[in-house]
Amino acid sequence: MDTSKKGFNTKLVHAGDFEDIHGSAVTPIYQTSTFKFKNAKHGADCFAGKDPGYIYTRIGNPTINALEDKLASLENGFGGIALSSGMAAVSTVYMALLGQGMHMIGTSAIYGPSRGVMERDFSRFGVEFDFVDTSDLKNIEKHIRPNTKLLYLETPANPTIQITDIAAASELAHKHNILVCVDNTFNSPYLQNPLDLGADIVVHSLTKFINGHADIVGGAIIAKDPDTYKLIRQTMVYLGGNMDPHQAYLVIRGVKTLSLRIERSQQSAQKIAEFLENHPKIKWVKYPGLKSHPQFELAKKQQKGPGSMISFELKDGIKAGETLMNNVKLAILAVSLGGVETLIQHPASMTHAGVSHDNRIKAGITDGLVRLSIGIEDLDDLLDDLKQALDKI
Ligand code: LCS
Repeated sequence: MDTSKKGFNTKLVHAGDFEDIHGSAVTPIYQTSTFKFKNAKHGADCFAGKDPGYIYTRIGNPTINALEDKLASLENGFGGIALSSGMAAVSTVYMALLGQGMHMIGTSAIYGPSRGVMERDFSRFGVEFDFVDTSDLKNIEKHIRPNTKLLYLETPANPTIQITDIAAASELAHKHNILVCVDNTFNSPYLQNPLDLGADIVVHSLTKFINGHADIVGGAIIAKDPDTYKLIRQTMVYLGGNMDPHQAYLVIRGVKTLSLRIERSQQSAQKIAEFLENHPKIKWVKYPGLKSHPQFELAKKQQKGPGSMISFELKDGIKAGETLMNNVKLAILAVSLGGVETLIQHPASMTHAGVSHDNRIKAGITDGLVRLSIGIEDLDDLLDDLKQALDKI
């Protein structure tokens, strides 16, 4: 069905669907590594791009392509590329767009490995970079060089929930012929569409809100225009970070309820953020739905809602944070985010342990910062759980 003119929820359920020969109501799993050619000429035509037939699953597969088409449709992009993990998506973008002597500017508060792979690996191939607080455009402008090729934004940033103005940053970058990639993992296409705001590429860890059920790891890249799409797709095919058909099937199933899950979890997140902000043992709370968030107005303009990620610090710092994390009973002490279950974790010793202490502090990732990903459990149960754990401090 052509869903291009349909609403977001119809796209969630139906975009990317195709008719299989048996009339399957949901996208079937094509669990095959390779595809039969009708004859030698057909095989040659498929390789030459004259025939759209499938060749080999690393290059393309109907189940994976159905997910890619759905994601491209949800982000209003030209094409989607599904990968084995969010990090495969991030590093494939870096690999496709950067090379020796080229420079990238990235958000300083960013998922640890998205920075780590640049510092540890791409630096060995002569790629230059600066990670700065992109919520202040002046910091981006100050670091632009003649060889800057990519502006890599994460907004809201993991784990500081700092927000960057995508439209303004894209306008600035484009004046200097710099491509803009936005990691939209924290918001998902339900809350934010970076391509509509001027970005060129979107990256997702599908592991999080898009799949939503904490049962797969996956990633995606969505490009706005055909040339960027083809360039990055070829890098994915050569590097081999492709998704698996079974993984794709689970994400197709999970994403159908994205709007319902996010509406529910952000309703609770708002109440939990307010509860924490008013609690005497809490030093500060960062949540885009609170007036105290430094980019509260920008979040209202740029996002369809504040989301369900909260970061905060206790007055007694990390010792108190540890007591809290050790005493929650409903929230799960685990990394990852964006699933139906509420998770709590400590970025400085977990997700961002690979970032140097100095760089963490510069990025606002204090040692006492605790991160919550709110799920879809009953709000009262979540509040009771946090209250009893806070009482132990
Ligand atoms: N981008 C963001 C914003 C992320 O939060 C993550 C993972 C990735 C990319 C990488 O995705 P993956 O390869 O794990 O699918 N974030 C995690 C986190 O905060 N806790 O555990 C993983």
